[in-house]
Amino acid sequence: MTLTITPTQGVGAEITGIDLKALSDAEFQAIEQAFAEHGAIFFRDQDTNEDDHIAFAQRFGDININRFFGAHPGYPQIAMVAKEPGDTDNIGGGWHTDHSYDFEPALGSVLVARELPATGGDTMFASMYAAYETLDDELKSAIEGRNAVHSGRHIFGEGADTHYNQSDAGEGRIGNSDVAETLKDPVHPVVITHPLSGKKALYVNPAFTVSFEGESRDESAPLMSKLFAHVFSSHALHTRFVWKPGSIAMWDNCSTWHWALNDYQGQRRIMHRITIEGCALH
Ligand SMILES: O=C(O)CCC(=O)C(=O)O
Ligand SMILES: [Fe+2]
Repeated sequence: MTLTITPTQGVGAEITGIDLKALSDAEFQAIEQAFAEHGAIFFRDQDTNEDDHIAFAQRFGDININRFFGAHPGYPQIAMVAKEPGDTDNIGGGWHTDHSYDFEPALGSVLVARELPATGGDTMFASMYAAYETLDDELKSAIEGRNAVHSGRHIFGEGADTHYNQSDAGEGRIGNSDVAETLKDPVHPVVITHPLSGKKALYVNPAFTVSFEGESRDESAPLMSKLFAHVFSSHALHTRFVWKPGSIAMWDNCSTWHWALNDYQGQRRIMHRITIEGCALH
């Protein structure tokens, strides 16, 4: 088997010719480099159990135990991203990036498909490197040197709402109002320099970014909406990942957004997610 990295249209790369259960150090380094460069990496036909999933994720760093999603009954490191046939909402059903409400946002997540609906349930990804690069000069100068405030309280706390119509809520499968109330609404730069690649990325998202620092939500809305609209409408920087049995996706929270499509009502979709700790962003 030869490790091959094939960029996908829009964002990400598909990596073939490897078995994630038995990676050499050289293969891991190639994967880590592809992750830093492409922002999302996709694998097919992987026969992994929970221990293999944990071992692969741990090669990237420490595991972040999710405070809001239900845990796998046997493996606290694995968060269940589940939608049962009777559920209407899903987890991550709008464009977002995970963990921007933390001071040190998680580096990324490794999501493994365990039970898929017969049709639907694809995940969209968008490149925030390309989003920044393709902003017009006026927007680039409007955000230069600015910071934004992020929060998870409206999503995970008491009376969670669906602000920006980009809810990450999921009918009781997520939420922990005690923990949510301790969230402190960190400030991050609107344009970050990526900790792994050194490239600039747009770092605001519709689910968790509430305002520019020093402005109210209303004052921020005109410019913030332009940034979001740029990403929504720039289809050239999106990719759509179609899950199959054995598929695994790993995404970078600093340089991508994602969106779990909720187009499979009445069917079950069970995914296992492991999230890797990150660092403060500058
Ligand atoms: O289920 C998916 O495809 C992704 C869900 C999501 O947003 C997440 O796990 O962070
Ligand atoms: Fe997510």
